[in-house]
Amino acid sequence: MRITCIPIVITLALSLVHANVATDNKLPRGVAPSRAKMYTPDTKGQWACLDGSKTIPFTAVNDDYCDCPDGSDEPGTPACGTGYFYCSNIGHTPAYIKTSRLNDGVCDPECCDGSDEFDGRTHCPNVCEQVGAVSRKEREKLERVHKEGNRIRKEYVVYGQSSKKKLKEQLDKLQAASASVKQAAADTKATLDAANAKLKEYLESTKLEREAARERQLAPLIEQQTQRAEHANKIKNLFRTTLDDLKENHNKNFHDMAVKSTISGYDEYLEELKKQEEDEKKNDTKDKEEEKVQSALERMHAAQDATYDAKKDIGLMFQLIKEMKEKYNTEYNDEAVLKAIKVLDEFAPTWEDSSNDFVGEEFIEIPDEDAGDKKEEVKPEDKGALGEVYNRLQKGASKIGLGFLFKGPKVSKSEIEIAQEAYNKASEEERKSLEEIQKLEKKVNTDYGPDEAFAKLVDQCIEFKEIEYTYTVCLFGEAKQKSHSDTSLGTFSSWEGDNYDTQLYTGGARCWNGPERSVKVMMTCGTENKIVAVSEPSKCEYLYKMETPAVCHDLSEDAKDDSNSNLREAVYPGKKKHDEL
Ligand code: MAN
Repeated sequence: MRITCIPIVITLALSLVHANVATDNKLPRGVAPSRAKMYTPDTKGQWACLDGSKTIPFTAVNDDYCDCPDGSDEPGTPACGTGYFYCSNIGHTPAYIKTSRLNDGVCDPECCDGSDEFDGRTHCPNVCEQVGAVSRKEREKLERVHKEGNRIRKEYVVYGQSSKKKLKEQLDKLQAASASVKQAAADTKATLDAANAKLKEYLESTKLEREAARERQLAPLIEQQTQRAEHANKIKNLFRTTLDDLKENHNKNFHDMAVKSTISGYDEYLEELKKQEEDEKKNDTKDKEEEKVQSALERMHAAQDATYDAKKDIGLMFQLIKEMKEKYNTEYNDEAVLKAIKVLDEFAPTWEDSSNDFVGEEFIEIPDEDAGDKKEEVKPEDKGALGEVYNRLQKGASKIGLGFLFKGPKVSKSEIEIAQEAYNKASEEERKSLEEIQKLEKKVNTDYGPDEAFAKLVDQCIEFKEIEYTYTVCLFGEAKQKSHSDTSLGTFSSWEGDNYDTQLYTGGARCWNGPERSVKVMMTCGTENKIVAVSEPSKCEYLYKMETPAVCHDLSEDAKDDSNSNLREAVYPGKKKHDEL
């Protein structure tokens, strides 16, 4: 069902040929020549109302008295007022008006020949020649636009069809290749899995040797770190004894606030300690149940933790006594207080000069398993399941004399790394190929009209500026409303109906308290792709009126016939054109 410019041609033909029929005197006033047969009396001079309800003498037609319920007996008088009056409008286009508008003192513009006012009371000049000339000019212009638009449309069709062909070919090619791309990804994955399995096996089979090597490597360091922890603990205990002594032996009669505050701080610390010890006790029971054997690394970390905890406690107690020293009442000469300050003063230089290494270097750095072999360090981009372990191991292996398992004279990259790289590459290709196939499928399956004319519009972006907003649409893409920011009005979802002249864009930004925004793009024939009007008929539902050559169709067979016919009339209101006669 195409919309064509039929009316243009019809009206042109009518205006040229009307003179032939308008001179028929037997035709009652207001009846179109095409309906002449309906207004013929029978042999007895009788005539039946057009609805068949009554038979009256033919002389009663147009006698200014309404006989027929459908008003068909008075096509040329206002007596019934319900029928239609035909103005022949010679020089322009014939038209119908309601009979109620006859002789009402108004020159109806539809009847440019003035025939609607015939009782002599109102004179309506015949302006059909002038009106017809303007209208013909307009029609000619439209015809030119249509012709040019149609020429462009034909180019669109050629483009659309060849583009569809190309897309299909591309898609076929990709689909044919996709099996081998998929296979390559599966093969490289299998190789990678095998390499990882080999590594896992190696890790398991060399576990004991590696652990022994790590044990040998870390044993002296654990020893040193443990000594540091012990040293720190000794200092911690000294502070605890000092604060215990202060708490016990300070002179309670002095009520020295500085002393009291230090003691209550110390009490809080003891409380916290108690809680921690209880928690640890619970955890210890669990550990014992599991009978865990700690690795060298775990023991090293434990010694470091012990050093850290002791140092933290020293810091806290140091601070408590320091604050007391700053504020205590010297006049009291409380021996317990003075004793605590003495301990602080003795320790302070060691702590304050370098609080981080008062127990020598506080934490001994834990070396890599491969300390001493930095030459073969590799940094794979993708670590894979065991990549991280592998790297550490690879470094460590050389240290403990197992390096040959990982590197040969001719191989510069690890087997896993190579397998991983190959897999990454193949799976990326697989992903890209799938993506490309989906993209092409989407294009191939988009409805660009029965002859592909609309393919040319894909991604063409057009805009329409009005006072508040600029409206845009990228055809088959997204429509937007722009002001200081962009609001999505929806993306292309479908054609409306089967005329291929109205597109729907849906799923735009949700309207406050309303629906998601959407757009209807209605297309009419024009030589350019442009939006000619935008409105918002209902809140957040927009209407774009657009011109495009894509809807400038060839004139249909009917329209061609129309243009050659000498017999076309204006269509009687309420009737389809083929219902006539
Ligand atoms: C914005 C615009 C309008 C719309 C209102 C609804 O102002 O998108 O077009 O009507 O929101 O709240």
